[in-house]
Formats: sequence, structure tokens, C-alpha cells
Amino acid sequence: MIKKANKFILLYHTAAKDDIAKRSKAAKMFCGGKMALHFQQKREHLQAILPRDVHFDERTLTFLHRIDNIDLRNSASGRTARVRTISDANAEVHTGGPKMTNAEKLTLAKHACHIRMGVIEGTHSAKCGHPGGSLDIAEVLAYLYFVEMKVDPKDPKNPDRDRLVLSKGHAAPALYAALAERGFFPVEDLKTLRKIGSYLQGHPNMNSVPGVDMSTGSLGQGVSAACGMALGAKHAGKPINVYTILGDGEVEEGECWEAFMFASHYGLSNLCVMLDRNHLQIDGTTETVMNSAPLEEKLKAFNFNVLTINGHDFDAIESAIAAFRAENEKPTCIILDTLKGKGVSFMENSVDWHGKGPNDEEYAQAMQELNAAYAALEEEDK
Ligand SMILES: Cc1ncc(C[n+]2csc(CCOP(=O)(O)OP(=O)(O)O)c2C)c(N)n1
Repeated sequence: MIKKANKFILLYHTAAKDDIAKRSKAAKMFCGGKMALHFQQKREHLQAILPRDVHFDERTLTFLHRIDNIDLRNSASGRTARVRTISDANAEVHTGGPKMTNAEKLTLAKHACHIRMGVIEGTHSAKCGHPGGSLDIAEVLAYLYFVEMKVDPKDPKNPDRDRLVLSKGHAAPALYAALAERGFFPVEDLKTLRKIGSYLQGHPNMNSVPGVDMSTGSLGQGVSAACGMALGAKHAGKPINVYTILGDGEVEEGECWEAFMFASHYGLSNLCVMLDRNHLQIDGTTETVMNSAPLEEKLKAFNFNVLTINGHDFDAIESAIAAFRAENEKPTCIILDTLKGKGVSFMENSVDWHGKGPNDEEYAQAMQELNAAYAALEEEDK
């Protein structure tokens, strides 16, 4: 789709280095811009973040150098380069882009599986915690941390990074597992979840955990903080995106709706609310405890750009985030239809697994299932 816009994304997906050169030609038709970085700086930046086996030839580098605000990042597979540019109002841009390859999706699925294993390791070791609402956000975390977000595990406090606020802070085991998988700290440490003296406490603490952007746990507060971050980035004129993950039980908190009102009032188009609609909360269905439906209509009435997707489908996540990036005026809410406890049969869609850790037997079964799922992905990847 070609359209005129202030803000746009340009995606390169490439399976091989030759492809990068080819696609850059097509992209050249759609954008221009002035130099944002010194050529050598840009080359160093590219080479630092791209896998060793991907090289840009001189012509492609020259082309990339001409794009304003280049922002390249690795994909999960290490074989995709993405470019996001922010251009002037009259630029003709390409807002779509080739979709992820099956190999890339498989790699993401493996990351999601590792995240689930991390959740089970942590909650088993702690003998408590929140596995259900952690397991169901594995795909979205894998996509955000391995494809989308501009973050650097070696520089977790970089002021220009994208932010993720886990507003449903009780899903900390999933956030920790995603951060460990992305290299912010050792995977081994996940077993220290909730232990006295560990930096991995039951709810995320931005002061002690590398990669955690906001301390959360009191439902409703995270989204409010995310609004402040998004407004701050807008004021500073920085291309920072803020993602926040909320639960459908969490939105029963009035504070969320104040935050939504604030987000639309200030036109926080750099804010992406990801609302995990698994229909369960702490001790029952959201419908019976305090019905938050109809969420789409309510968020549209709050002047959000609203999309509803299957929260376990990487294609759908990719398209929805592309739509978020193409939105210039409103905040976006992506409603993720998910299955609480996803990936561990006896935890799926069961309110019993909202807030307790698996015992040894349950741990063994859960890990067996996740190992089998991982082996199936490896098989498919051959
Ligand atoms: C202000 C506040 N009230 C109550 C709680 C206790 N609590 C923790 S999780 C939870 C249910 C949340 O449901 P939902 O947002 O749907 O989470 P998910 O099902 O995705 O895990 C509650 C009530 C809290 N953390 N904060």
C-alpha cells in the first residue's frame, strides 16, 4: 500500500544478503531524506547490529545513508534487517512490506517456547507466582523483543530506547524470561524468582532488573506511566515507541480509563496498548467478576485506533504493529485474543493457574509438553 504520511515504516525483510541490495532499490523509489548520521557512524552501527553473515555492499550502504533516521535491527532469526524511517509530510511511502518468512516465524516460535519454559522454571522454583497470565503473552513478548523494539541488552538504560511497560505486572515471570532470552541477564537466574535476595521479585522492579522500564504490579498504574513516557518522548521530539501490556481484568480498574482519556487527549500515536483478552482474571471470568466488554467499542469511543487479533499469531502481531506505526494521530490499542496458560495443557483456560506455582509433578509434565513443542519446531525447521 502506498500512501502519504508523516510517519511511516519501511520494512526490509531479507533471507540473503543479495536480497537486501535488491529490496533497497525498490525502497529507494519511496523515500528520500537527509543524512542523520555520519556515513562511517552509520556503517559501524549497521555492522554492530547485523549478524556476521549479513553484509551490505557499498551501493546499499550509500542508499541507506540517505534515509533519514535509519533504524536497523535484527530479527529473531538474525536474517532480517528492518528499516524504520520517519519522513516529512509529503513523502510517498510504502507502509506494508514483505511478510516474515516461515523460518523467521519458526525462530520466533522457539523464542516464545523458551519464554514459556522460563515461566515454568521460575514459578516452579518459587513455588508461587503467576504462570497463567505469563504464558499467554509469550508470542507478543517474543515479537516485541526480537523483532520490533529498539533495545540493547548491553545498554539497557539508553534514553532513546523503545519502552515496554508490563502494566499487568504479575506476569513478571514472562517479562523476565523474555529479557533473559534477549540477553539482558542469565537465563539461569530465572530460577531465583521471588527468592529472598534475588533481583527477580514477584513484580518487576525497574531499579534492580536490567531491561525493566517501569516498576509495576498495582493494576492500572503501568498504563498511566506509559502515557507519561509517550508524552515525554513526543515533547522531546524523539522517535520512541512505548508499548504497554494490560490484562482484561486490569481494565476493570478506573485508572486505566483515565490513562486512555489522557492518551487520546494528547494524541499519543507513539503509544501502543496491548490488551490481553484471555477472559479470565484472578478468581473467575472477567464477564462474571466485572464485565469489561465491549472493549473495542469502548476504546474506539476513547478515540483509539483499535485492532483485534489472535495474540498467538505472529503474522497478525506483525500486521497490527505495522498499523500502529502507520498511525499518526491516535494512540493504538491492539486487543490480543489469547488463551490464558497457553502451551501447558493443564493450565490452559484455567483460573486455578492464575497465581500458583507448579509442584514437582506438574513441573515435569509442563516441561515435557514444552520440550515436545520445541522439538516439533526444530523438526519443522529442518
Ligand atoms: C490495584 C490492584 N488490585 C488488585 C490486584 C490483585 N490482582 C493481581 S492480578 C489480578 C487479576 C488481573 O486479571 P487480568 O488483568 O485479566 O490478568 P491476566 O488474566 O492476564 O493474568 C488481580 C485482581 C492488583 N495487583 N492490583
